[in-house]
Amino acid sequence: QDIILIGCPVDSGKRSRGCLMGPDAYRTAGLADALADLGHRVTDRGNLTPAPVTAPADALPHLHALAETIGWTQTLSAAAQAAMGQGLPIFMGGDHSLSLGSVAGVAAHAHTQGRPQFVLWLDAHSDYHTPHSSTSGHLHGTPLAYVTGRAGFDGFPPLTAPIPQENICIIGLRSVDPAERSALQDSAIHRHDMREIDETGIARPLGVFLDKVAAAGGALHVSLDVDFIDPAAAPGVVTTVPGGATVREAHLVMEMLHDSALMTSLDLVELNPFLDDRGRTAQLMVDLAASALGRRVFDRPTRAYA
Ligand code: DIR
Ligand code: MN
Ligand code: MN
Ligand code: MN
Repeated sequence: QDIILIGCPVDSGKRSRGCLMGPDAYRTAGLADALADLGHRVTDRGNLTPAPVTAPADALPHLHALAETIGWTQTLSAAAQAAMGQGLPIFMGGDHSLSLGSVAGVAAHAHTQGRPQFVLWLDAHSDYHTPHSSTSGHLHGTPLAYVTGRAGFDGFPPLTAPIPQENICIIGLRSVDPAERSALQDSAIHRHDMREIDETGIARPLGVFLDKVAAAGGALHVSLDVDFIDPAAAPGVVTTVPGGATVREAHLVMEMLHDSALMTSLDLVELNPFLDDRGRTAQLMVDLAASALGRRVFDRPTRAYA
């Protein structure tokens, strides 16, 4: 498979700094070699820079770094659309606000192919705020609202292909703000909190979703937030939330993604190398990406799970 590494040093989605070092941490941890060792052709396109943008004059004052995030969204949406015709892009973040652009871009490409776009969101948080409902003003908490076409994203590029709510599945939830909670409960987004994972295991909700993607012949974007994983195993992130996925649960998700052969694009987001412990979070993210792209102990047949 052709794999395109795209460095996205996005650091505008929240006030704490450090995610801009993420792409170089993934390079240092050997992402390209890990994927090449699995037989893939890997190209590293280097790092992108945000388009120069000025924020709308009537912008909501509580939003942090709005203009910069709009600029990244323009750049990333165009880069994602272009890359989808050439291989499987991996967006090396960067904070989660990069997904406003990466997901909008891959969905626009799928739309031109007449193919439905699906999204698997692996995160402690639902990232379903609009700029109006966000209390922090941190735009890394908004990408799922943007890509599903919720109102309030003034100044952002208009969406060419909003993603239907029912094509989105969030797994790992344990920190959902009140405004997001009521909007999610009123939506058709598939949402699986850690309690459900405790009760049913992680393979069941994922398998049901993968079967839906396969039945629809869809493209599948996977967005992996470091804080999906328990902070004991993945400390290199600012928004640690106890009670996350174990290392084995995270690898099982990635291995099932590989066996399904459905994943068409991948975000690695929220790694903050400034907060990491001897590179172990960067290394874990590289190992998870490798599992998603074919690293395994023994072969397994491709299968349906539901
Ligand atoms: C939090 C976002 N709900 C907020 N937190 C996130 O600030 O709106 N952390 N996305 O990763
Ligand atoms: Mn997130
Ligand atoms: Mn998160
Ligand atoms: Mn579901």
